[in-house]
Amino acid sequence: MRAKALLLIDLQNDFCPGGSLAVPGGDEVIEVANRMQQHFDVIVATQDWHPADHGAFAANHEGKNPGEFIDLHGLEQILWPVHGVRDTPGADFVKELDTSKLTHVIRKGTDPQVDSYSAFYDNGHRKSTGLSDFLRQQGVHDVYILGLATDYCVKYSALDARREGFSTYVIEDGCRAVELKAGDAQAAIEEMRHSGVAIIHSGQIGL
Ligand code: VGL
Ligand code: ZN
Repeated sequence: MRAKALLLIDLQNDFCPGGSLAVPGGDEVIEVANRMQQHFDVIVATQDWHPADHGAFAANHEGKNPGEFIDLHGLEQILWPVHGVRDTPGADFVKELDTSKLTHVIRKGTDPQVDSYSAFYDNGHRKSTGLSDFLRQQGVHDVYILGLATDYCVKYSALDARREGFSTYVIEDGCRAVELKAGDAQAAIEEMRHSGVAIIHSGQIGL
């Protein structure tokens, strides 16, 4: 069978209003995530799961502030506020998210030396999370993605899903962007579209 998977990206307290890396309107996508689940065979959720000493945190580099760039073991790294620290409330799934039907949870960003926006690979594309193999084992050909944030973890997950050969769909109204710069969300959408990712609306699912 040609199974369909739903990827729920980083629906965690720290990325919602009140969190340490709050994405504007981030909480508004939870309702979409819950509503979409009934249409899928396989549902995978990711969690940003950083150790407190992660190299992507500005606080771990003396004199550096969030938004500045550094070289982190050979990769350009934008520095973030401390967020998604493993085993803290900020890293928990938002409590309104229905987690009862999750097939699988992927925890990423666990290596302090490299960031990991994508659900599939670290930012250096060196280490796999095992998600591609898992999806193939489940007979998945079509991957639908929503969550936080459009311009980081959603984008890199969608680009990798496409690169791994999955038919890839991003449910745009189920995503919100960090938008460090105005226009980042739209640029991310265009980049995904150019790479062969279909940008769709939740209303098109299950018709
Ligand atoms: C994310 C920045 C840092 C995301 C995670 O979930 O999009 N963005 N870590
Ligand atoms: Zn992170």
